[in-house]
Amino acid sequence: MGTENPPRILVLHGPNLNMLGQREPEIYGRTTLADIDVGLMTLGRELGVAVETFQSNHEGELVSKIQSARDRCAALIINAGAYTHTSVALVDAILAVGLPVVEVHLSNLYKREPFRHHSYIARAAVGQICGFGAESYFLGLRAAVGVIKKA
Ligand code: CA2
Repeated sequence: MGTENPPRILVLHGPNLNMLGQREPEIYGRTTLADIDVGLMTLGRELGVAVETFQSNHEGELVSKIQSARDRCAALIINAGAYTHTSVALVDAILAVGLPVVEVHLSNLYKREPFRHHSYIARAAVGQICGFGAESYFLGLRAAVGVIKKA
């Protein structure tokens, strides 16, 4: 992929992820969200894509951002936080835009409480990466670029 008009990938971070690195490091690690965003943009340049990131604690803002990606982006990467387990609105928005989605999580959902074992996002995603801490996002970006290249 060239550098002139690189495909754009939108990375969405859901509620409370703005607190990364500041609380519960035993679960979520010490890396901050700003560190992750910078790392994603750097890796994106290496892989020939433009990375845009967005965090919100509000479901409706996440829905609007997904809708805004329809004609601008080639793929989405989503860590919907707790909305993963509750939000029909987010999965509807993802299905409506029809873009390939890679679902990522810092923690291994399946080693945690049963209510985290179900993801509404999963049925609309190409695949899910969880349990690798901040690395889940970087693996997710590589996966999304692979999906774009294949399409
Ligand atoms: O493991 C993940 O990435 C999660 O999406 C994180 C969500 C959780 O509700 C999901 O079940 C799994 C929680 C994000 C909260 O992030 C915090 C970060 C630092 C301190 C407190 C919360």
